[in-house]
Amino acid sequence: MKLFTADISPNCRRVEAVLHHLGLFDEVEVHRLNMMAGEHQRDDLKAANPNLKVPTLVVGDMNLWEANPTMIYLSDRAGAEAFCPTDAKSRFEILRWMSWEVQHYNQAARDIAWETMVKPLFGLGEPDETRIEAASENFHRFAAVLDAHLEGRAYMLGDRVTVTDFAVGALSALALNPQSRMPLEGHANIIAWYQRLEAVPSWAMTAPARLMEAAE
Ligand SMILES: N[C@@H](CCC(=O)N[C@@H](CS)C(=O)NCC(=O)O)C(=O)O
Repeated sequence: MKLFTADISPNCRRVEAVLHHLGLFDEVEVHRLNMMAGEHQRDDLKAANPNLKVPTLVVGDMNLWEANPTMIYLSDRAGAEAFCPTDAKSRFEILRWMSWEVQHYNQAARDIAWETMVKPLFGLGEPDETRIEAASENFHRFAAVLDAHLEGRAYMLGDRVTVTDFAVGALSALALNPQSRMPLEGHANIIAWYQRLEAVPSWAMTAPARLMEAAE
């Protein structure tokens, strides 16, 4: 397998974490690209993913792009039933929460993080407070749904970690960093779940250390 990936990318983190979780990471030829330096503008990545985006994973003659289906494919291929259950009800739950995180919850979180973390980190100008306020309002709307879902649950689908946690929790480290100004107040279940997730070994070993260092 060949993985095109990047540091400080929640999308890449989730795929790398799944590879660790399944014990597959040692089988991967890793190409860690510096996106800010334009290292993703390369022919071998373009051949595997015409979007020129990471994560992109080449498995035999398959080119896998889009992080969430990549995680499901890897889990199914490994027969990781506990981590990525295949019964119809669980599969619906996994896909529902993955769609939701892309479209709503993590989209709102990304809008905030762009202003508070990414712009300062890469010298892209001052955070726009109006945008932060609008995104925070949107974030609260969906965080309330997640917080209520997590009441009485250790992880997204119940008492053990699944691929759903790596998708919905993809921005956990960033959200827990005070500099992100993620409005987690009033969402105690999300904070506790993020902290539980950060303690899962395969998730912990992909923590974005460089982002944390840069933000200090
Ligand atoms: N929907 C894609 C998002 C991939 C994505 O946007 N990756 C970013 C890094 S986090 C990227 O490659 N950006 C480079 C670009 O857009 O040119 C996924 O889930 O994998």
